[in-house]
Amino acid sequence: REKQNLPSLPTGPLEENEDVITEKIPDNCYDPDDRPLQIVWRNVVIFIVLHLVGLYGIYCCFLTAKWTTVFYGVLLYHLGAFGITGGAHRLWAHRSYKAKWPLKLILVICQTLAHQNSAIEWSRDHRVHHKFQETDADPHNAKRGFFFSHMGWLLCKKHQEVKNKGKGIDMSDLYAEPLLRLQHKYYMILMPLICFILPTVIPMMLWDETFLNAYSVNILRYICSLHATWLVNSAAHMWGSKPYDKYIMAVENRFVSMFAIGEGWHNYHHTFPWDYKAAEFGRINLSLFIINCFAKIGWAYDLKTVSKEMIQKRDLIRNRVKRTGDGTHPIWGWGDKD
Ligand code: ST9
Ligand code: ZN
Ligand code: ZN
Repeated sequence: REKQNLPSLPTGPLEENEDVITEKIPDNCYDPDDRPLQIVWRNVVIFIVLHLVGLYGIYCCFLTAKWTTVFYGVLLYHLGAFGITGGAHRLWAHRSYKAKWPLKLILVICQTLAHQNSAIEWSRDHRVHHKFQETDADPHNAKRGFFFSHMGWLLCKKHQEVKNKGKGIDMSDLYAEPLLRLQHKYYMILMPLICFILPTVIPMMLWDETFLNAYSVNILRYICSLHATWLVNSAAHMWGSKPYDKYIMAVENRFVSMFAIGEGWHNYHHTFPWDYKAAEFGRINLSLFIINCFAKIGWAYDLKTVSKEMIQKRDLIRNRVKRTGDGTHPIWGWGDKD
């Protein structure tokens, strides 16, 4: 950073209303000859099996399962989704609002139901993604193509830059939360129980569903929620508009927002990551509706957002700097001449 004459990055936990500033590292983005891809065959096999069971789950939904099981699958999909959007993403990775302990408990259970790794691991990867977006240090760097950013990154070893740069990410605020430490420590017990065993056993016990129907519909629910989430990393970094910042890959994608319960407004989100709405407008944003409901009973509070004036002011500064500046602006001038 010194050689490039760049200002040093802020350290320490995220302050209120502090942006996650993107560090531009030299954009030698992914040279395939540099390091051979280390495929993790265990994950490849697991995901192939899960997808096959999920396909069978589609058959069950239409032909053999009870309608209660299908309805239950849809309900679990949304609960898990909110665990990711309202919990791992907006509460823990971005600290965009605060939550009282009953809401935190609900969120940690829902986040485990979604099984996308512990909230701590999820947030670490996500903070690294924001800070080093579209560089080798981004775990699901969209410049490496649709498949890699969608699910390929979970099928191979991470790029060394992810680990090197990721070390600098402050995670102390999350380790300070006993509930998250507990979930992280016992994840390999809690996750199978909450994401796979209970969702299968409950329909068998309560409405006499068969094991095969209950199991495969639940796997289908899980696979669908994974793809909805992964679409934010792939499609919402590729196809859509960039009203807030045309210099990044993240885009506004309404289709993704529908499945990812409001997380497809990704150009806005990367520009203003601390906003609990993760969008400028309230449309197609079920997560926002649910957080607002919890805010009404006081379980969600200190909701951080961005005023219209601030959006206009930031745009004005950024556009002017990009158009006429000499590249030395402490935030928007970084790395432009690379
Ligand atoms: C899944 C996650 O699907 C999906 C996340 C999506 C994020 C979406 C973001 C969009 C936002 C909006 C949300 C929308 C939601 C919508 C919902 C709708 C339903 N920093 O990882 P390891 C170091 S998970 C710093 O094993 P490998 C660290 O020292 C699916 N350091 O790397 C670490 O040790 P430790 C289920 C880092 O060996 C060590 O490296 N889960 C960082 O390269 C080893 O870490 C799976 O399938 C970092 N970021 O293996 C599991 N990362 O942890 C898949 C690593 O002890 N994962 N280090 O500190 C794996 O098997 C492995 O991670 C691997 C890489 C094979 C992919
Ligand atoms: Zn992103
Ligand atoms: Zn984010």
